[in-house]
Amino acid sequence: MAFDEAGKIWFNGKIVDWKDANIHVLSHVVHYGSSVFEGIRCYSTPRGPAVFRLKEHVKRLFNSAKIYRMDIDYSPEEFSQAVLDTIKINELEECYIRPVIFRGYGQLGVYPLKTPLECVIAVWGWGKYLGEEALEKGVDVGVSSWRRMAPDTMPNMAKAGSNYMNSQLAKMESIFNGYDEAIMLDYQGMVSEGSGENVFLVMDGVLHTPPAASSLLPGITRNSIIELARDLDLEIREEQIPREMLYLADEVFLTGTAAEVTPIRSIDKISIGTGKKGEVTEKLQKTFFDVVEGGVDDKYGWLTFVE
Ligand code: PPE
Repeated sequence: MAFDEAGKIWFNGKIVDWKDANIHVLSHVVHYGSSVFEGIRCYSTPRGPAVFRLKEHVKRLFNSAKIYRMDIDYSPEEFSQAVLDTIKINELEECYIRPVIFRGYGQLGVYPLKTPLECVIAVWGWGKYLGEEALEKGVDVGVSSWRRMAPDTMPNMAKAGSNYMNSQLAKMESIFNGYDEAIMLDYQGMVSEGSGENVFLVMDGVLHTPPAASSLLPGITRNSIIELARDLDLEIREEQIPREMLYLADEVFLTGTAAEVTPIRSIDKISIGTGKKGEVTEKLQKTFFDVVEGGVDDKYGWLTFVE
């Protein structure tokens, strides 16, 4: 992942140069992690750049803000337009979009409502999240010793910056243990999600994924895969998943804006299925890329064209 420092950033309604998009070290967010954010992708399509599920991402951003009592100065429509404007001004065909809303500079102290809310939209090229080969060959993951937050500790449905301290612990542990990524369990010991992805498994032709109550971020890619699977007449079960079911599954894969649809070839050094990308994963991955890259008709209305 490389930033293009010649780029422009949307900062509180103004377009500023990359180097001028700065905040003070005493900003509330620096001390207490008071931010909510999104990760969105814009794909190059035959009809020009298109943002995947913009409306749903903006909705989730506003929902995350609501949970933390953040009153955004813009409407979802204005914010969506700002995303499109930022892509346009940066003249990007394809990019990752990172809106972030945070509590800024004013005063410190845990009570946050006396600090101004700052809104930022940055865009840059972000290639394959888990490496170039990941989408074809799959990744090796380990079940983390770190659990996802219990429901009465931190709200997992908010995409809050502070939740990613938990993700960082799991991710670092997985890398130090020689894996590509971590899968975390929830407070009950049931499968939850990856450090930055949702998880699916295929067993006897049925697609399984943990429910929202398993302490996870309800991913927009996860929702898209469920929709696509339904259209492919696959049976889908959103039910709690015990850890060992991961080992016994025929196929396991991760979904996320950054990770897209990434097969898993081993978990805790146990080979999954054939150890290669499975048939169902292949079919869902292909269908997903056909839709996002505009290779097929956008019958779901998931693409917003930049122009
Ligand atoms: N769970 C977590 C914890 C998560 O961070 C993501 C996205 C998902 C599930 C999948 O959600 P969705 O993108 O709506 O399908 N992770 C974002 C941030 C990754 C990062 O490293 O930063 C992303 O994929 O953009």
